[in-house]
Amino acid sequence: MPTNVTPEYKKAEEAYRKAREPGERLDCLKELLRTIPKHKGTEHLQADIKTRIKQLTEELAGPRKTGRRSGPSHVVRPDGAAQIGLVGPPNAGKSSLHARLTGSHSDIGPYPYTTHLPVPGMLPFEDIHFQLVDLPPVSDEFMEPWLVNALQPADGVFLVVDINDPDCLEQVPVIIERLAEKKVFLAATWPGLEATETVEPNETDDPFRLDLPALLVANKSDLDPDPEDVQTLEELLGLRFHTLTTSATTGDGVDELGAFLFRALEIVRVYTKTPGKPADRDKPFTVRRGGTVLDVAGLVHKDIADGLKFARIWGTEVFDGQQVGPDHLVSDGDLIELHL
Ligand SMILES: Nc1nc2c(ncn2[C@@H]2O[C@H](COP(=O)(O)OP(=O)(O)OP(=O)(O)O)[C@@H](O)[C@H]2O)c(=O)[nH]1
Ligand SMILES: [Mg+2]
Repeated sequence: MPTNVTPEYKKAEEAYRKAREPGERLDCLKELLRTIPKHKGTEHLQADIKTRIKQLTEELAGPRKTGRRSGPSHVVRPDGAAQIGLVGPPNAGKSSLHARLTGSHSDIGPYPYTTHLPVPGMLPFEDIHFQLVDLPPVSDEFMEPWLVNALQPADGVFLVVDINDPDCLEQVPVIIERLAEKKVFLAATWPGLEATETVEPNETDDPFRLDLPALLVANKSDLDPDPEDVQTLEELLGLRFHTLTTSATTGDGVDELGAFLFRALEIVRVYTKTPGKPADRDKPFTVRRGGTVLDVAGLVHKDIADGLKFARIWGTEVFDGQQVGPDHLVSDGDLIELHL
């Protein structure tokens, strides 16, 4: 762990944690490498940064005709209100759920290891979308080496299991462990559902530690599982993951997934209008709770964020047309008019 890090390095680390776009993340990684104090105590971290730069550069370069790596990219650019990775043991029904929820044509097979590449899709919820990324399975036998990279931009995970398969009791801890080995930690708590301790990152933290809230999706409910099995599963796992029961075949329970994400991730929808023009009530911008007028302006356009002076706002927590500054916290359903 880096000791005596410089303010410059700290700034680079903060920027890396916030960066979402793969290209932006690559720039941040290079800045981390440039600013990290070069001494014995940081050797491991330096090596880790270099590996990540190399991997991401290759991913972004995409397919190559010659050279070591070829084939499609494994990086899915985040889109919609949040990105959720579908993780789970083979044959649990991840792709079936993905196809049902997003209308994708993700490959479905009655045998394990059907999915080999990440497949993006959009799950509609009210007037927004969540991006679901179907992924290959994780088991004690195999995990695609790029899988943890694919999870880097994610906001959370659906941990999909076949609730009728007693093996899932062993499979889930294996998955948790395999991901943890690669610094991806599945958390049982979601910001909108329970008080999550927000630990301020400090200089002893690993910048590559990724904590992702996970929802246990107990799939194949149509195969008539004993309701007690679901409970036993949770208890034996020793982790109280929030659980939803679904059937990708009949559609049972699948409608709850969007609503769950909306609440659990504290999504805030904000509608915008241009001064003197009618409001655009069709397509909201989304931020998370704690987001500001300035954050929304940044989503509209960087130049608008740069030139923002104030906003007029209509919503539940404000007077109609109230003038607020860029730091004003927005609430779900707010309409804002941005003034430059
Ligand atoms: N009865 C029932 N069968 C399901 C359900 N969901 C998926 N299946 C079946 O389970 C098998 C595996 O489904 P997939 O969606 O390919 O599973 P997967 O988790 O994506 O599998 P991998 O890509 O190998 O990890 C297929 O035969 C599906 O038709 C469900 O809710 N109920
Ligand atoms: Mg699959």
